[in-house]
Amino acid sequence: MSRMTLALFDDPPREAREPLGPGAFVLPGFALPFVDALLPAIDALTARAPFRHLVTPGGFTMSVALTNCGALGWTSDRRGYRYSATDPDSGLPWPPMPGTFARLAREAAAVAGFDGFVPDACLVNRYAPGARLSLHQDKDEHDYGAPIVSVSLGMPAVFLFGGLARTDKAVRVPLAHGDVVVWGGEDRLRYHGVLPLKEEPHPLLGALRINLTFRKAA
Ligand SMILES: O=C(O)CCC(=O)C(=O)O
Repeated sequence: MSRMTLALFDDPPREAREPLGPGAFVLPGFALPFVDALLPAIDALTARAPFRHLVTPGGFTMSVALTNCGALGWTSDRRGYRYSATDPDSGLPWPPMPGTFARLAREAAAVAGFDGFVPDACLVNRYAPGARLSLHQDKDEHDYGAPIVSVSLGMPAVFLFGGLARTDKAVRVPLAHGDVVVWGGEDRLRYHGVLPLKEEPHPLLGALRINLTFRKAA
């Protein structure tokens, strides 16, 4: 059997979606057809805007390393969280968002019921074993009408999807290479995070997980 035939059998149907809420869905394997284009694009953009470990306003250094592409990039320092049109490390604009990134985000959002999603920011998160993201809301964006589209690549992770209050119980959602999570509408401000990553190397990315998070920030 050829690689192509195998790939067709292995990939879940592109319209498959598993609900996490009225406006929140996991799209298993949705990004797999994009991976060959995504990985070199991630290498190119991180050569221009390298990964860095940001400091939170509270003075903690994040275990996840982060960079951005698109018109706006999310950053943090002792003064607070914000979106910026330039990379504070270089003073240059963030690398432009590759066309494949925007197309993946738009198509995934549409499967989750959010037509016409045009992200202007893409956070690129890099997790090594042990890295984690504590429960938080994505609320630095200008309006909450657009969804968040989150793409998982490389090592598996356990995504925590909570409620509208930090203390609400969070469900544990296992995410694999190629899975996409979309949340918007009444689920847009739900708390979410990622449990510390186990070391389970991936054939393409080794002992790393890369997450792309698409937002409409302005
Ligand atoms: O890595 C993930 O799956 C989630 C990333 C995330 O929550 C964020 O960037 O706000």
